[in-house]
Amino acid sequence: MPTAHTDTFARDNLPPQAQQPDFLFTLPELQFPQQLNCATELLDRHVREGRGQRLCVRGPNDSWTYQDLLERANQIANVLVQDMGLVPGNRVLLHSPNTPMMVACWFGIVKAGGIVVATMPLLRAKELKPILEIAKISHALCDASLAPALQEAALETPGLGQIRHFNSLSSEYLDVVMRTKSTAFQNVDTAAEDTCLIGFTSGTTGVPKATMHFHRDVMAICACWPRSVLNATVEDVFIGSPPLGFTFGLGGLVLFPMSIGASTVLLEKAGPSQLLDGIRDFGATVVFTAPTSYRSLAARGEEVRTTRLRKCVSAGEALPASTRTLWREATGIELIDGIGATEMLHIFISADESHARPGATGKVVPGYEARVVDDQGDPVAPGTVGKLAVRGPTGCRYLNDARQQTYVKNGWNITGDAYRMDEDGYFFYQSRTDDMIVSSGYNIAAPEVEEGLMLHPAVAECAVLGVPDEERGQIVKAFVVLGVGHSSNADMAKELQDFVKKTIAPYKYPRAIVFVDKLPRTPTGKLQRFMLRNS
Ligand code: 3UK
Repeated sequence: MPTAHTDTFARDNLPPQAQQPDFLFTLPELQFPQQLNCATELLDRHVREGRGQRLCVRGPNDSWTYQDLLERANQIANVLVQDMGLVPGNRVLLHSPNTPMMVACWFGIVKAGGIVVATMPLLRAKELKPILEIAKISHALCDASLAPALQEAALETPGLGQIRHFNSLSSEYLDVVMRTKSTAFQNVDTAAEDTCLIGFTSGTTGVPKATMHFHRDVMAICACWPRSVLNATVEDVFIGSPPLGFTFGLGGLVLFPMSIGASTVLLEKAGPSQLLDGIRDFGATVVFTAPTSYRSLAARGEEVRTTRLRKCVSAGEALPASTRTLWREATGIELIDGIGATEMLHIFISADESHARPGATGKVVPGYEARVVDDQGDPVAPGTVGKLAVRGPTGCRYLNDARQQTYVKNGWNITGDAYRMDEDGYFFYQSRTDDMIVSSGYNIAAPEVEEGLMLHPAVAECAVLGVPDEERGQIVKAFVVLGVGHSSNADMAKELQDFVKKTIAPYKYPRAIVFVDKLPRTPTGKLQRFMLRNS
């Protein structure tokens, strides 16, 4: 097989062929040439075809056209190659909050044939270190504001020899150095099957896993979910909260808008209220964020109604049916739910506004296949709960990791989610397979109890898990964050228990309730149930 990588680390650490999932290229849009650099398709192509003056990336202080971004990415590619000694196949850490400059760096790396390892700005030295080691990172581009954490991690990682900082105007910074470089760059003619990004799983448990994705994979996700479900146009303005170090954010805020020549807004901080300000100030029309963010923004539905917002995508965690209803009633907009995974790169089950069904994630995205299987990997009948299995143009390739064999079985990617499919092919999320609570022999899905609790007006957020119990094996325990003005006491606990017994099957009610100020979450906003297990 052809490769443009002179540093063959990524290829050398691919899982053996027999452990890889099946890859399907069933749609006409999924026929790719042998040589492909995704930066050429997503960026250079627009300028070549005369769209260089269209708006591309915006931030609070920047407004760049496709031409502007191309020139900056080319200058950065020149710095990487000429000053930092990058050769194709090297891994480059990209550590930054979401900013236009981060996007320019992403393309600079990919143009030069490098492999981007983008990380969440919240990560500290302790979390960066294993990433530097696992991916054998040799180069780093880092936002000046995050320099201390990286410096600390780099001290103990001798392989990381080249670090440049940006978003500061002192003379040695990338922002200044790049201006001495040509705005032209000949993209490395990578193979479609050369790795261009390594995504680390956001890790609700354990040692982080590195997932490898090819240039072809990046183009494949642009050809699937955005075309069949999102249906955005060149006039749309994208915005959202997920970090670009999380493939949900990379796809939604960079790859998808750029694949259609639309524009995107990057916010360094995108809590609910900053997100709403951004939507209003930039006239954003498409938003990507997590269920909890919609839940809290729903309180400001009247303001949302005065903006241009028309499409709202929810992913990262299960969307409670109550949040879907809340958002529709508050804003008049039906949410687009979709399940994706770092291993799969992006969303593979979803439904657009007109096909959404309460409680269902949606149907399989064209280009992918999905089914619910038993412990042997055999499909179960509609209506039966089992393990979600998927395959399509993208799939799991862990970098030198024994857990490959847990995620991929018989060519199918096993996401670790318990799902049920109905007769119409709609998939209903139940829980993570390891979050299924078994109490007195009954299977209880934690998210179902959470939904029951969240319908109570006093509950702002909650997390449910099974804790060991002598008599019942496990009991259902709820950690509840109350809304302002509600007090946490025994009466409230009793009221919530009675309430749940009335909304779902009574045996599922939380026998233990603990009130907390906030819930532990990963930088991507996912609930860390295991952190609660020890409290
Ligand atoms: C859970 C969902 C129910 C599910 C992701 C969109 O979340 C993403 O990737 P991660 O690797 O986590 C994957 C796991 O998260 N999940 C995600 N979305 C949903 N569960 N409904 C949903 N809509 O357990 C899955 O296995 O962090 C999401 C795009 C790209 C992504 N990487």
